[in-house]
Amino acid sequence: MQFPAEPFRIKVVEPIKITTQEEREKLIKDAGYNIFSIPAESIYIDLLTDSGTAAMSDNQWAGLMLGDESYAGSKNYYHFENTVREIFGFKNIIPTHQGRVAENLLFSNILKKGDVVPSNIHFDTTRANIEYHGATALDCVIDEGLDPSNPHPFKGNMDIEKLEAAIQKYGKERIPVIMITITNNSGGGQPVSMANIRQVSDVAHKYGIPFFFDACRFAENCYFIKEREREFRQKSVLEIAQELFSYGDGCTMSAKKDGLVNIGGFLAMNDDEWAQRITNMLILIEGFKTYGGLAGRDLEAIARGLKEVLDENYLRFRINQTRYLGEMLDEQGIPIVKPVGGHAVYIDAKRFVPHIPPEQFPGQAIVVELYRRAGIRAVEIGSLMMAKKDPTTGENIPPKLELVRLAIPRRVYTNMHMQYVAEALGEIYRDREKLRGFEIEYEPEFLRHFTARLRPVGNE
Ligand code: P61
Repeated sequence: MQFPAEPFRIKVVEPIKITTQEEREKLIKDAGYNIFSIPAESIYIDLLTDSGTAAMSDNQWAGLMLGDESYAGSKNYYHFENTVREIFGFKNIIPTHQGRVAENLLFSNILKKGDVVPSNIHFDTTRANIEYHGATALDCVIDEGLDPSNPHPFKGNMDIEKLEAAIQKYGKERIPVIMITITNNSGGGQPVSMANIRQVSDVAHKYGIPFFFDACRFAENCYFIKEREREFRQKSVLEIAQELFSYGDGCTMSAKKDGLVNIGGFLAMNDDEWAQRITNMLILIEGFKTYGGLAGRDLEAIARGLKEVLDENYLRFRINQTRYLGEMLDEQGIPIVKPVGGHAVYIDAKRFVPHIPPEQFPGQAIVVELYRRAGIRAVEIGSLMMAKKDPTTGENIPPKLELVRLAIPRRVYTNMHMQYVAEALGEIYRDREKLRGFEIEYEPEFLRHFTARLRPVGNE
């Protein structure tokens, strides 16, 4: 592996509070063993999410000072629009304050009850926005994408046979849009190949169905295409992105990921009639069409961020830093999802603590220990977050995978921080037999992982 040396130097520092293990033990106990309830100030390394947590560059901070806060026609909007159009190529560009609003605006305008939206795997906000309209979010990822140890280079690919079968089953009239998430977050940040995008586009257009991208991590996906698809080795990431988006009809985007900003997003599409309707609704819920819930300065930061994210020195560092952490865990025998994806390393909790059954939340046991011992915040993606209730018995059905996600904020942590994380996990892994499961003390009716309170098994 290439050592991923940082392609930046540090101009401003944000001190991090160092807590003792004793303090952390009290904090996690008081938080009901729920990592979402720990004040961020008491966390040493925060790997909860890569969304909205990037460090902006000096160029982006300078851009903030050029914010034009005019209600209509801000100059930053035109910079933002031109930049998005140059990279994504779509005709109509609608700013929103984050990704889920782009999803909400799209689906509120095109879905009706009983419709079906196929994708590789829908992210949870996308799924929720589709289901809210009485429609079905259908996952059609290739089988390899669901196997944590399969080394397929493009585990985010859509299974074309599953897609064709869905169109035959439901009929094209019930499918107003086909989507694809790049990279596939719910499947481990795995990329989609250009070859697969061409195939999905062909199928969609054969039936006259629009094809949209969930483009949050598009630059990371394009970098993987450059690395892994021979045809693209000599192309720039910008050229790859331009070709990729040319096969689609629009996209939703959370700029909190590959926009390298802390807030922002957009919806883009070629269809004028859809864009007109959606813009009218945007004005109702977000704001005028040249700011969409953002300040002018935010639009400027996105415009600059979208250019910076295509810098190949940055992307080489970004993808290799994530891989570097994965490799350091792998070398210690810690079971992870392979190959390592773009924005996060996922630990396979089932293999890490096989003595803790799914109903005692094996992933959460690792998350709690990581905070207790080392002040690191990760997130459980397993029975606590993803279990589904059986509609007849009311019992929780655990998901297939029990994972812990270590999501890496962009340009925030150094490789030494990554070594610290790997060392802490190595220690916990060597002592893994001592880890104990948890049980629920309180849970809300839905999205329980955010606010549930837990207690260690056996501690009545
Ligand atoms: C994340 F636990 N992701 O990965 P918004 N599409 C995709 C995303 O990854 C995504 C959105 C759309 C988050 C933040 C997050 O329950 C949760 O700008 C592929 O956050 O609205 C967000 O973009 C939505 C984590 C969101 C969650 C909701 O950490």
